Amino acid sequence: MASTAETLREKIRSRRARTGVVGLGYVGLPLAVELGKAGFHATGIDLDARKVQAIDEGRSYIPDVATADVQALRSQGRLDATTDFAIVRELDTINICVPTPLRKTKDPDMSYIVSAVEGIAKHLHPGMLIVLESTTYPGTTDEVVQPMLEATGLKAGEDFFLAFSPERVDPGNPTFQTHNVPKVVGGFTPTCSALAADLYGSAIETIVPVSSTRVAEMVKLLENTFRAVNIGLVNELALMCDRMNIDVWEVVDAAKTKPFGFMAFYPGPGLGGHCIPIDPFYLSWKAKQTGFDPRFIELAGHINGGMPHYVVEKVADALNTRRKAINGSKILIAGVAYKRDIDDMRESPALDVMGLLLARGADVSYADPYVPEVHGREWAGGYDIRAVDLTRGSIGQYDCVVIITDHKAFDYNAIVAEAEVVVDTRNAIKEPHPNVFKLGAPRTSGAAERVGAA
Ligand code: SAJ
Repeated sequence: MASTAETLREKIRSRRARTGVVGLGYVGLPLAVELGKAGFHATGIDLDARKVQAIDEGRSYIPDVATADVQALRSQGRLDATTDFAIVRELDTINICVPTPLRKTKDPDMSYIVSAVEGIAKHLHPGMLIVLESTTYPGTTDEVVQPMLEATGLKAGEDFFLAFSPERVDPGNPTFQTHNVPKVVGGFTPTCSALAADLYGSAIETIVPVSSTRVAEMVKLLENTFRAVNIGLVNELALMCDRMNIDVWEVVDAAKTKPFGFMAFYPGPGLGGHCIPIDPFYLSWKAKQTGFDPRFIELAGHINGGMPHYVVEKVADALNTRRKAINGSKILIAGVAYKRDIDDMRESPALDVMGLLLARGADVSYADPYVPEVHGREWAGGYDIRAVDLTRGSIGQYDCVVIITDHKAFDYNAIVAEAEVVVDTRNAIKEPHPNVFKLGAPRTSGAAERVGAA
């Protein structure tokens, strides 16, 4: 009689395996759609009934997932969704793609993973493959997920199979999507690795097996800590360049010409998103438990976290050249999403800048074609604020425009032509203008001061 593993392997290869994805966000929905496209019947499990309803109606709510794809899979009976974990009884594989935020104390918030695993454990049956994708500290799969699932009496690596495979979704990336980004896979046992590689290999072009779940967990943390630390480095360089009358943007662009051994990162108003500002602290939290002091991560967090304050000082300086104070000035924030051309606002530094300006007495407005409203609970102002249009003829009413997110849709010529002063934190305005004050770059000529003195 075929072993449990061989039976599951055959189900995966024949596409008869019923696949499930817990968490239908910007990671889970694209994965469910790729599994459906690969020929599996994919079932999403999400607590948010609106997401389930959207899938039922054949509608995508994730910009990187085409509604046409959802519709097609729905009509082929290859995609459905539910809020009820009881469906796990009918599933052969499950990928867990739930958030891993930080608590206010910068400690990992494992509640989403624990809740998902509890839901699965209730209906776990022999022959299942469970893969955790959520970014988390090394040891989570072995120390948290495995014991919770083995509490059912089933044994990992024998009765069910367990692996970790980090998500590598870059929202809005036009080139790299779920199917063509190499997928790292680390199993609890070699058989677990092989089964996870079979599942992903059916939908993703390149699979990268590693020797354990901990290696796979650490790979992801290296990837994102690498970004956070290098962004912190270039942000610190911007603060130096500001004092040394050097244009940091010109420096980075010239350094980028080095054909080897260098990778360009750019300064900005701070670190946004649900990954880069957060994931490194999962690693530092775990490292501290071994008595190790992860200084790079903490220092990068300090520098990146301080950038919104630096932006506000830049606004104060710019207004000062017009003999104005932040207090009482009308200030427009151009862009609140955490990076260009997307609608996600999580951890966006724009929210910090808005709160800091409001606290200093500014009349704060924002424009963002992707974000129609910021709710009171999302920023220090505590009240709902709706986006205003940033159109030619409407910009002169503001004392200062602060470019926080360089959406391609903004009319930068109109901003330069009409704004009293502009603080550009993204090098969105390439040419020097007397009314444009760039993060990490010297003021143009001295014209700005003279205008103020007139
Ligand atoms: N940022 C800078 N300077 C830079 C690059 C980024 O200030 O040179 C800022 C961005 O404005 C943003 C934040 O850092 O606020 C994060 O940007 P990001 O480009 O790292 O994008 P994320 O967080 O949406 O997605 C990243 C992925 N991005 C890239 O690889 C380009 C990838 O690292 C992960 O797949 C993903 O996090 C994740 O889910 O972990």
